[in-house]
Amino acid sequence: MADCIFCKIAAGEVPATVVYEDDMVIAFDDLSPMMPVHTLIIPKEHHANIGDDVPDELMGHLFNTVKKVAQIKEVSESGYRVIVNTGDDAQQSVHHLHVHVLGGAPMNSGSP
Ligand code: IU
Repeated sequence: MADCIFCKIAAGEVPATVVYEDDMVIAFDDLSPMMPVHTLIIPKEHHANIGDDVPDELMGHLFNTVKKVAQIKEVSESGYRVIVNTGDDAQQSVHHLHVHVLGGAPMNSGSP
């Protein structure tokens, strides 16, 4: 999609620190990390958010990539948090579906 920064990252037009990539998804380190490990996983196909009409195969693959990223970033044992901000109340700022994988240090309670 034109003017989507994450589409440009997926296409290799904008540089990113890529952690994992296959034909359907790409994972890269967040530009402004909130934790020692802060990686985003996105589908290469543009979908605005998790409420979009995302094919089951792609949605399943996206979330199965979380454990791969956790292994690569070496937080499988210590634990990690998975967040998908969706829409205005959640303050989604980039409107291309993305999964945050956060870890590398103890976190506060998961409640809002
Ligand atoms: P959010 O869930 O939409 O709020 O998160 C968007 C994230 O994308 C946020 O953590 C940004 O730091 C991150 N990000 C990025 O890694 N690279 C970019 O070019 C842009 C945003 I724009």
